[in-house]
This record gives sequence, C-alpha cells and structure tokens, in this order.
Amino acid sequence: MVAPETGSGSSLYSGTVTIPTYSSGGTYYLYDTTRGPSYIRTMTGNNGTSLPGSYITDSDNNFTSSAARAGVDAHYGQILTYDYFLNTHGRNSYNGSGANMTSTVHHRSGYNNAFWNGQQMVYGDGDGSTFGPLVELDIAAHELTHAVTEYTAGLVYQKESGALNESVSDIFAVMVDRDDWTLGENSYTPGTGGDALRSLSNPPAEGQPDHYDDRLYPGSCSPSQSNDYCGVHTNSGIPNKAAYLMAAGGTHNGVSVSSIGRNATERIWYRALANYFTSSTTFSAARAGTIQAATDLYGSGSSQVTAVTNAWAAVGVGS
Ligand code: ASN
Ligand code: ZN
Ligand code: CA
Ligand code: CA
Repeated sequence: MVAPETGSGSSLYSGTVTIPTYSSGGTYYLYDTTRGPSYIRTMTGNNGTSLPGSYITDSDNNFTSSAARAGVDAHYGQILTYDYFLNTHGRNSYNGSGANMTSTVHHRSGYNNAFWNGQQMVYGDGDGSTFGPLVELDIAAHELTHAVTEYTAGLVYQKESGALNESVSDIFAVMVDRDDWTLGENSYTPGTGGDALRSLSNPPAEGQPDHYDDRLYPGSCSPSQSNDYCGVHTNSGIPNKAAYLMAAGGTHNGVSVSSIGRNATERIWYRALANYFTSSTTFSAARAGTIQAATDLYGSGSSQVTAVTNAWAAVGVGS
C-alpha cells in the first residue's frame, strides 16, 4: 500500500509543522506527490558528501527524531517556497513547468553553508558556533530562489549582476518568511542573540553597504571565489535596502519613500526578474526594470512607480 499522507514533524526553527509525506510498506518518507511536480523530497547526506543521499524515514509519520528534525525544516521550507511562487506569482516550480525538487540536509560535517548546486538544494549543519543547521525557512527560500533566477533572468554570479542575484534571493526569502526583514536570524551565531546573517532594513548592521557610494570594489575587479566574485554577498545590501524601502517606506539619506507594502513590492520584483532582468543586469538596469514592472502593473503616474523610483534614489542608484 503506497499513499500520499499528511505527517507532522518537530522542526528546529518553526515549531511543530504539518508536512506532506508518503507511505510505502508501513514506512513514511519526506516526499510530496500532491503538487505540480511528480515529487518534492527531502533527503539526508548522513554527514557525507554524496548527493542526493538517502531518504529520511519514520515509522509513525510523526518526524521527531533528532536525525530527522533538520529534514523537517528543509521539507517545510521547500514546500512553502514552492507554494509561494505558485500562489503569488503563478510559477509552477523553479523552472516554471513543474520540475521535481530535492533537498539534502546533513551535508558534510560542521558545514557552514547552504546552496543550490544547479540541480538541488543542499544544507549543512553548521559548526554550532558560526551557524546552527542552516535549514530555516528564509534560507531555504533564498536557495530555491537562486534556481528561479537561473531559469529566468540568469543573472551572472559576479559583480553587480551577481549582487543583484544575491539580492533577489534575499528579497524573496523575506517575502516567503514574511515575519521580519532579516535573513538567517535563527541559525546564525546561535550563541549570540539579536543578530542575523543579513538585514534588508539595515544592511550595515550586518556589514553591508546601503548606498551605492559605499559599494565594495567600485573600481576594476577580477572575480574569484576569494573575493566573493567581487562582493556579491556584500553589495546585495544596496538593492536589498531599496526593496525594503519600497515595501516598508522610510527616509534614507534624506530621500523619503512612501510604503507600497510587501504585496506590491514582490509583484514588481518578480515581474522585473521574469521579464526585464537579463544575465548582465546592473543596479542601474535593475532600477529601470523595476520601474518598468511597476508601470506595467500600476500605471505610469502611480504611487508604486514613485516609491520604486525614490527607493533607488535613496540608495544612490539613478537620479
Ligand atoms: N549560501 C550561499 C548563497 O546562497 C552559497 C552560494 O551559492 N554562494 O549565496
Ligand atoms: Zn545566495
Ligand atoms: Ca527572517
Ligand atoms: Ca545569532
């Protein structure tokens, strides 16, 4: 007897959650067959390097074992992110046509990262000091958004297009998570409270610039892994702050931006990503693309177009 089921799990960061599972021969799996893709599954690398690894199983459909818990978060995160892109943007999986999805947790040992490898999402457990397990909802949404970007704009992962790629992942991460403007606040530095991996509302709080004049590598730069491909995880603070100002409003560097809310902001950024950003889009071109998307959605004289324009001005991009 095989069947889709509804299970529960003790996540690390989101409490007890309801998750789609699957049963076969009396064993339950973190495996969803009820959405657009044939499957959305979460597996374990068992602290090794092999991918996708092995299935995470449970005998009573209530995933509470310590080995299963990170998988519960990753499964919940990829399901919520799948549902977000479908329900909010009409996008069926990262490729827009129902691609299957796989996440692997417990990758390596003490590994302080999570990533999209071109085929699947991969999560480390952290070393317990810099990071705990990197499986919280906004990190899952960030990594899966890299896949969406790969299949839409294809922003090249270096210099400004790379920083924009990072920013798009951060923006949709906080839209999926929805409850704050920080990324990784639950898994980053578990021994230190009140910090986060990145902040969209206040990028300098986590070491990022929030104005174009303060960007890293303003001159020529040869991208390499050692300089983070010319600061992609640093300069993302600039478009991140612009997106925050659109959604939440505020005065920054003397420029006032009226809030248009999260709903309008996410629609504008998705439309820009899917229709106007290309592999080589710069911050200046992202400004033009988001203004065009806001114009399409809300009209040329709309408050949304004004907010988008002012938000970019507040971070020093455009006039
Ligand atoms: N966690 C990093 C990121 O998603 C890993 C990477 O792919 N550069 O930005
Ligand atoms: Zn990223
Ligand atoms: Ca967050
Ligand atoms: Ca912390």
